[in-house]
Amino acid sequence: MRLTTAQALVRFLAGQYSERDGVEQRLIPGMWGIFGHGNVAGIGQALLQYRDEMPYYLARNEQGQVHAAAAFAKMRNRLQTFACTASTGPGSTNMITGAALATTNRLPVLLLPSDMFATRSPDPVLQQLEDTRGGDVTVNDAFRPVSKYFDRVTRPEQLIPAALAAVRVLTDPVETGAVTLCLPQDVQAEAYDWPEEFFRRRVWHIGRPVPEPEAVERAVALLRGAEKPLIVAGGGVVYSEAERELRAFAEATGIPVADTHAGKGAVPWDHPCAVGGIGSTGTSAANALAAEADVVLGIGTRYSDFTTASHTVFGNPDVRFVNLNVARLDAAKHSAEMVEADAKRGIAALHEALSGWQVDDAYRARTRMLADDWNRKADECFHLGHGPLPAQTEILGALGEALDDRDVVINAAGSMPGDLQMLWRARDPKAYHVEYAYSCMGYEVAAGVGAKLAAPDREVVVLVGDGSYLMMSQEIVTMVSEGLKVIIVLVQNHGFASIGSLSESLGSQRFGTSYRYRAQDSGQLDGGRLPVDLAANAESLGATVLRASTVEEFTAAIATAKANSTTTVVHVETDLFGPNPPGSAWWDVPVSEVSELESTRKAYETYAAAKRTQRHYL
Ligand SMILES: Cc1ncc(C[n+]2csc(CCOP(=O)(O)OP(=O)(O)O)c2C)c(N)n1
Ligand SMILES: [Mg+2]
Repeated sequence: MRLTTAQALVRFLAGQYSERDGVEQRLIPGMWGIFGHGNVAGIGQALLQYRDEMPYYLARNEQGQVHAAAAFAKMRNRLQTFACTASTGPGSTNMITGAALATTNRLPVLLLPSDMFATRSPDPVLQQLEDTRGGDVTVNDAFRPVSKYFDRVTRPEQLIPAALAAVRVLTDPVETGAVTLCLPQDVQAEAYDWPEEFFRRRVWHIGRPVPEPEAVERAVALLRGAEKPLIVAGGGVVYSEAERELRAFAEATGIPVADTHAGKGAVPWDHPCAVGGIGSTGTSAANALAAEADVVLGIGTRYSDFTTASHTVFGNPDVRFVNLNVARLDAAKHSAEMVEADAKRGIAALHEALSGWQVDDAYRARTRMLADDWNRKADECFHLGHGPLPAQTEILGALGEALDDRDVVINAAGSMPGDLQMLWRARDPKAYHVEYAYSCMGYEVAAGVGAKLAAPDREVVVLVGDGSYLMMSQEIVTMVSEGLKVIIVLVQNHGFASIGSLSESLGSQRFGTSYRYRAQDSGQLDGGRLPVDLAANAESLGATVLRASTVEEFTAAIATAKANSTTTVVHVETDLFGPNPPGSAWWDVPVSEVSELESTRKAYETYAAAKRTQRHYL
């Protein structure tokens, strides 16, 4: 069959399906893109020709389209994703941050950056990097370290192995992440005689690897000897749809369950074994149990520094780890007894092997006591009566009360992830969508697009700070044009509440963390407040905008937003200075060892003391 390389790729992708638990779905149900000279006549022509088989979505920024694809994949538990086409040069390199986000979060996205001419006949083409060290270097080589598979299709027939390898990696729960196929602009348009079988319907089975019986035995031997075990539930539990198994296992054994951002919601916040978020922004309950735990059972977690409080949260000198993970990379962390398996199958195997065993009543009672105590603290954060501007925790409290169990909240960076990790009361594994592996400012709004496309039957609520909004809010236009009803809660505090408070705690006096005029007298950015109106900005992009200045107004605005059928932004101003919810763990951010500033010297003393509690789990 004679087709161009671009036509062949689009047709091939339209024929790829994923399957798990007997359910088949299109692996790539559409392609995002922004056209330029690098793809308009190649992939662009193919998308026009096959517009019924491969729907096209127009983004406003190439980074945004990758975030939308990643959010879609996250909502669909990695069983589906989008492809993303971009023009040569800046269009393509705009996708690099999105690629890093996807790979760090272990989320599949297929990226198709356009590349310079394979023939090199018109070199240097517009937007081509001319590297004196090598003729084959292009800006797209920057995708290599952030891609789990990278290829450059410099001849049409190379597409066959490259496309198959791409899909192999996208559908592998261990390897998955950003997959990048660079497509030189001339090769995209070049014709070739393709074998018909390349385009046949192909189903990729997404496996559920079972644990080795010996590995289960070793893990269970350790767990049986535990007096104070603790489960850390990560994203692997959610992606594997193992929430029922985890709840049953926790109920039967009485092992308390702490969660990471990616694992939140797998066990409902008010489940008798739930103790909430763990680590640097964890609850006092989870962190108290972590401090004593003798065996930690990590399920589907990558143990980021926020989860381990930079290797300080697990305080028992004899603590041992059992890690159930599909990826050996994660299973091996902290010298664990490894159970390499799918979370759903692995939990079931551990449950069976541990049948009849449970923690003692005193430990169950202590878990409840700590969780109840934390829940009272959280209630206080929700009802501070703070003024004149509301505290962010009050806004989160009001939002939580207004939303239903299946409604999705999205967030990624700033002070909100920490507040949410401690305070958010999720009951559904897909209701809490916080990207906290790359914590990328700018993910939020774009992710709202992808999440709503993945779950049109759910209310999707994007929480975004003013800093993140200023970085990337352009996909509001995409929401409007696609008719996607998303609620965006825009939290305006005129700067970085997060990094401001971090800066203060590290002795850096909030330097450079608020949005102010440069003052005439000081010459610094500490002048008056800027005349910025982000609500008007959102309105100008086509959203319906509601302004709230009190908690009561905010609650009313959310009710209106829920009743609306179009993209609605709720703008609320909050206090830049918190107060923050009560922290109970550390985060390792190095402080200058020598300084002229008293604030830095004092912070260094505190830092040095905390640093002494950090350890390797060997
Ligand atoms: C792309 C990107 N740049 C920088 C950072 C570092 N950073 C983390 S939070 C933050 C400030 C976020 O400000 P805002 O969105 O207003 O949230 P707030 O802290 O006020 O809650 C910065 C600069 C980041 N996470 N991502
Ligand atoms: Mg802010």
